[in-house]
Amino acid sequence: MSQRRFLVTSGLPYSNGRLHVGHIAGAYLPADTYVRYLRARGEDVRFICGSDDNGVAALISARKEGTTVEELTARYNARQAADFKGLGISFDIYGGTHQPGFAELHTRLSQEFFRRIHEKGYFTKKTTQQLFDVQANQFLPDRYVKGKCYLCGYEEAYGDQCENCGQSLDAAKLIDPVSTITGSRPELRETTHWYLQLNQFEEQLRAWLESKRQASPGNPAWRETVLNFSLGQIRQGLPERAMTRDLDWGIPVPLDDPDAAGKVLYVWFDAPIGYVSFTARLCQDRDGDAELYTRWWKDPDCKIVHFIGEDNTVFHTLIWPAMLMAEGTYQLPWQVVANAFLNIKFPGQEEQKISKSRGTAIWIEEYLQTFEPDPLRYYLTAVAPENQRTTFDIDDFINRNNGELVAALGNFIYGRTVKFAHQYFEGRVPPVGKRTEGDHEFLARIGEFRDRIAAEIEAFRFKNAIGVLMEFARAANGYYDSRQPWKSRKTDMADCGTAINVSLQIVRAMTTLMAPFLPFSALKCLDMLRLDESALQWDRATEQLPEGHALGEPVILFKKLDAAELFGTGE
Ligand code: B3M
Ligand code: ZN
Repeated sequence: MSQRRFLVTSGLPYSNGRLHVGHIAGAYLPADTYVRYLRARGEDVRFICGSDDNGVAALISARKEGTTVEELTARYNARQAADFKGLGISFDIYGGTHQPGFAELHTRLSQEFFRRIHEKGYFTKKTTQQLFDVQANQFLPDRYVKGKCYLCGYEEAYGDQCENCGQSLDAAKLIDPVSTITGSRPELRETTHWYLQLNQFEEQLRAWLESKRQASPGNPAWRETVLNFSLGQIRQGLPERAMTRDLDWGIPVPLDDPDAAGKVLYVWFDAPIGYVSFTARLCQDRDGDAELYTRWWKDPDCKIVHFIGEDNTVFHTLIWPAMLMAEGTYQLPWQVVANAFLNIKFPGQEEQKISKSRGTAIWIEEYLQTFEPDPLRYYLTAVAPENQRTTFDIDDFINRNNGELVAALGNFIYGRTVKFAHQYFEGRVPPVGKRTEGDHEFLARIGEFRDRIAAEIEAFRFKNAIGVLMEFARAANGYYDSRQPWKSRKTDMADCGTAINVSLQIVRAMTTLMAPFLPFSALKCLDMLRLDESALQWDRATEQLPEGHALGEPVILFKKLDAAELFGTGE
């Protein structure tokens, strides 16, 4: 197969808070696994992310923390980048839509994008009445207004939606509205904004999404959850949506129009363009020319893959594609991979939602202070919320670490094979000797495991993929049990050597196959096998270590964990 080209993105985290396990399971870990696999296949890949710095949320957080929004977003950008690095999330670039070094390019590309859509006539300029918080001296985004629902009478409805009757609301019609920023009663004021005519793209979006239902060779179908939700939205009709805001933080509306003064682009307008501007910055750094971003964004040979959390679906399957259609020179996403949320269950407690305010989150910073990244990567993939909500159950995490990583995978590689080779074969690959039928059979199966894992990853089924990896580990232990090298070493050293030779070939393959999921452990395996990183190339998984090859020191791959160590991180 000739080399394929992929541009992979993960949703840009808002830079006003820390990251927890739910974020990682949603948009980052599956993307990293996918990218590591593609790189191992020798594909041409760029993995893009960075922080989403604009918008009202950052502004309000800064006000709460008594700092500037520049300081706040820079601080969280750095902390989140450190979390990603600690977990081995291997972005090619980590930018930020308002970070020094990125903001200028990002502003230029976002403004060009807006202007082009404007020139093509896809915006409606409209003046409406919106709620204004006099005390805070700002218009209120719908989410920051509460009041009585004018449909069902529920007292605690938000400006955008009533949680009681589930209807989406017009904030200006709320009864007795209150600003959640200052607690004061907002007043209605006139303001003018530019609305994207989403309705113009309904048919084109529908046809495009429908075309994603059927898999074809090399083109996996999209997840049904994503398609059904998105097509359902189109069926209800796509109303025009304002793409500008009254705010003094963000990207100025680039129009020569007095009504544009003091307005910025809606954060969901510029955020996805962050994917583009960070790509441009990467091209500038690597190839010396930012304009080469078009090779990724405008060339149909490149496949664009967006990994997101489910709450971002509308923006990636409808609004962003409509923006791209309106702009007209970009290509559409090839895949949008959305994951559901993750619940959490602490020992002895009920399963619950992850919540910052209730202290029911496991923060990455805290996790990494005590634990290795790979057990978390393993568990979050094994329980990945690919089609519905799943649960991070602390007891289950401990059990699977101890039962699967430690007892099956780690023990086979470390105790049963590499350490054994050091004890009885002077740390070298023993002679091949006379292989049994079982030896040949097992060696032949390795390629099947490799291909099954590849097929699952290519289809964005990471949970299945890691299941096959674990099946491989269990089968390897079964093979080992059947050969009983701990017995044959006393009776038939040559036969024992043959079994350990085969076991080392299995370890060799496991190293490559685990690397997309468990990259830190794969590096330890490379050291134990004295191989360099080129051994991680996917097709080389079945290559055999020559007899006599000297091994590195055996190192323990995974440690047993105890619930008590992890308990209490829910603070
Ligand atoms: N900042 C993520 C969120 O909802 C939002 C993603 C932008 S992706 C272009 O947390
Ligand atoms: Zn209601």
